[in-house]
Amino acid sequence: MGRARFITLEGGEGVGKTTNLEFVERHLALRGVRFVRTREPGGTRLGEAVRDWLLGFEAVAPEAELLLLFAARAQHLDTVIRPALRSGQWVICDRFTDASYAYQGGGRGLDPQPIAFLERWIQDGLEPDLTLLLDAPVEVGLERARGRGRTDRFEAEALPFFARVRDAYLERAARFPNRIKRIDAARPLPEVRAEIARYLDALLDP
Ligand code: Z5A
Repeated sequence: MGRARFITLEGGEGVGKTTNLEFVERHLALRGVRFVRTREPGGTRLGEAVRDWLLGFEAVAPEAELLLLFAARAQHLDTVIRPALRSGQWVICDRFTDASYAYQGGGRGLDPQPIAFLERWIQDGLEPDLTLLLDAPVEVGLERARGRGRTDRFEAEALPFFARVRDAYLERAARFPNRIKRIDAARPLPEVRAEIARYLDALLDP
């Protein structure tokens, strides 16, 4: 099976990350893969505290938001992601640095250069092996997300914010086609899952 792999799931609100993460877990478990499932922001006590702050409704400056996310990411890499990979366990992570480019860069309009600097510094060359980008028109995702009846600080943003987030994700996918696989998440779930399974199988049996 080779070395442990690092898989991330990305996309705008309500595209189905959580739903499809469960599918990824089942698929890997059936193939006998040992893995850790985690998320960003989150995955550690510090990360969960940052998550509470950022998803809450207190105003946070965009720069502070970016720095908090990378502070949480540093802790996450140090105490969860790198140790798991070193011990031979795969890591499946709900969002990672592509989300910082999409939300803080695209959505909030921050310069991508400081993001790239933080990425180089904190990750020191560690990149996901595979990023599944679940992509759907903004209206489709928002309708699904809002159907769940709860809203956080990001979900309360206006439509143009989510359009910028989506554009930034698509730009990243065009720039890193070997790593980031765009999946049309507006399709019925069985079709989305069949495509995800193909990408996972390609990692398992290169
Ligand atoms: N954030 C950031 O700004 N910068 C960063 O660097 C990082 C994060 C790492 C928290 O993320 C916030 O953090 C996020 C960006 C910011 N913004 N927000 N909000 P999150 O991942 O926790 O939040 P989220 O995007 O809202 O994820 P979610 O709420 O869990 O949504 P989801 O996982 O994409 O969707 P879901 O719950 O799986 O599906 C939604 C509904 O649609 C559900 O009823 C499903 O049954 C249904 N569904 C899913 N797929 C389908 C299909 N194919 N057909 C029909 N129905 C479907």
